[in-house]
Amino acid sequence: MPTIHPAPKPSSPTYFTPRNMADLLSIINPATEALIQELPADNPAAVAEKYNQARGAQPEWGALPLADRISPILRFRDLLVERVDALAALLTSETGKPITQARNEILALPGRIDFFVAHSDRVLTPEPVYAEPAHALPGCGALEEVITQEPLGVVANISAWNYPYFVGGNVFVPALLMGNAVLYKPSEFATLTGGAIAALLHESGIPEDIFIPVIGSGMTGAALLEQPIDGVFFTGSYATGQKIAVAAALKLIRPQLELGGKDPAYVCADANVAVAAAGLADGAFYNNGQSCCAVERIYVHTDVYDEFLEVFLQTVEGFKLGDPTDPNTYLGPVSRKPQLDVLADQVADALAKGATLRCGGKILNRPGWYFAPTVLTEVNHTMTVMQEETFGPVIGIQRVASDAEAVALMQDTPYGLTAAVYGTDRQRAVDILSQLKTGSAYWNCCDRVSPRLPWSGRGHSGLGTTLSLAGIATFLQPRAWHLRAG
Ligand code: TXE
Repeated sequence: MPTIHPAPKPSSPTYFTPRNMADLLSIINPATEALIQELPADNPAAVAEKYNQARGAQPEWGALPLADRISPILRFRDLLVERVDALAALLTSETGKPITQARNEILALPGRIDFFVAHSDRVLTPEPVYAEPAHALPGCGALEEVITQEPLGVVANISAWNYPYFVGGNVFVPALLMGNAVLYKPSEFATLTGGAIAALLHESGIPEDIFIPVIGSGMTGAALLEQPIDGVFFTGSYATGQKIAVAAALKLIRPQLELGGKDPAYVCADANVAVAAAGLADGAFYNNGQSCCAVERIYVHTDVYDEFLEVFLQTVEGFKLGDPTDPNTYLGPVSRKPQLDVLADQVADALAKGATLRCGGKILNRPGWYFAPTVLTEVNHTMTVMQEETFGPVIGIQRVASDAEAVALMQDTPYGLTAAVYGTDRQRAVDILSQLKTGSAYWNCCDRVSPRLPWSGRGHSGLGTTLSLAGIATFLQPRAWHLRAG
């Protein structure tokens, strides 16, 4: 029987204890390039052992009254707020996320938790869908048809580094509430935060064999997929998402893939240019552009193009770049060093094909993985910056002559996470957005996520749904009851 542990557990040394043999993960501070810590990764034998623990514990966890699963989750919510300073400092140290944005992320998770908790009972409640009175004939007693919901069992949560509290919490919170055991593999670029999340959940009373951190890089993730898990919930790149989908298909288990995007925004001729420029600059550069729903391409109607560009550039030049531990810093380093080359290559490709560099365009000559915030104009769709995921502080802005031209360009992508339209005419915006295949549609806003709305992608942006009622129900499987009185 999994026990509910109220005992405090402020640190997490056991998560990082070598099991048999282990590779070492080097945790580097992206702002200073200093080594923070070296940690042993879980090898396949350790992963199998963790899987067996979770498998053994899950049935009793799943059988607990919902209230007994809710109460530790609510303690976790409260501890996030109480410990935000230390948690944010840790996240900033290993990802380079500016401290104010790290705090924002952590302090927004409680609102999502409240949504999941408020709706758990509704999703789990058995649903009588049909009743038929008894007939006089033998074997024809009264009939009831009822649907109940069961947890999937043991699920893998393979998570990303860009928003470990959001993209992790969108999975592990509802998964636990619905009665699943979770094998949680934080990204190798947010491992310490993954350990802190596990420690906090355990301190809150989630049993240690119900939420188990699995530590390591992609190889450890692949070893996790070798286990007979019941579902895999992944956030990351399209390339890795394909591998996860193949592994899930061979097991016939549910894959959920929250992948990237090449999210477009269009500024119509009737837009409030100041609102559009400020909103889109933030949408493109918040968290250094390392958001799944970051604005990655901007199209502007020629009537407002010059005015928009002027305000946009002023906004970008006003962003404070520097030490991510400074509360006033808006742009820190990128979280992964290889991304610097991706960004430099996209800029070089665009310039070689005729783009104009309005600001930035280079790796900064200073310690840390800093790329200058970059705005390119005179761009077109032969350039990688308008076609491939950038995932960094680089944006292309393209002038268009009509709504129809904007729609055609916005559609020109294999991704489909979000799209935004700025303009005063709601119907026009809805008409434009309706023509695009995206999971989310924004009018006069962008880079926004709500726990009440489904988060899903089309095409290369992924499979399945997090958030909303659908994002809770995804951790359940229905059972059909045909009940006839004898
Ligand atoms: O992603 P990966 P990375 C995009 C973004 C970014 C790029 C690379 O463009 O620059 O992906 O980032 C685990 N089996 N996004 O390297 O490789 C891995 O350990 C099982 C967009 O971080 O997809 C990590 O935990 N697991 C995205 C997770 O998968 C494997 C957020 C993601 O790693 C594995 C992050 C394997 N074979 C990156 N290989 C978003 N949607 O916001 C790796 N992993």
